[in-house]
Amino acid sequence: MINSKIEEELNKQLNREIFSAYLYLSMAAYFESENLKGFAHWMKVQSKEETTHAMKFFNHIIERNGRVMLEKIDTPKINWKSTAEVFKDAYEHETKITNFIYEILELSRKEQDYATENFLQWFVSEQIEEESQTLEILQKLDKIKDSTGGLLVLDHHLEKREG
Ligand code: OFO
Repeated sequence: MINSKIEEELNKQLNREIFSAYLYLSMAAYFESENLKGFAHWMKVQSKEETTHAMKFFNHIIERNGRVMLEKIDTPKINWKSTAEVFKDAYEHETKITNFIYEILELSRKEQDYATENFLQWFVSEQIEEESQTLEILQKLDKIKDSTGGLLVLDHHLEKREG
């Protein structure tokens, strides 16, 4: 059984993961409007992945005999000035998510909730990938700068991401 403090924090993180899915879907919609199909595909895959993260929190709360309490989802940003700005936002978003995971991990240690501590270890590893993949694309975009050719090559490459 989880205590109420942990239950509350896990529910907040569930909401953040759903917001992440929503944010990446909004980024996919932006790329569709720019006719960058590969970037849009990459973001759709990412959005689905975030839904699986949310469900991990959902299932963990239930398995620990807690109560899932869904909350309102914030409206995501819908427009960006450039492709690089989208990935800058994505990278910064992931670093914030990492910090939230660390905070909940810290709380679970303090509350001696070892099951939640163990559960969160998966997210500690996952966040390394989440940060590095967005940063890698951001760094490529920095190199590409204003080259349309370079952008289209990267767009083609991102279309191959598997879901
Ligand atoms: Fe769920 O990792 Fe991204 O936000």
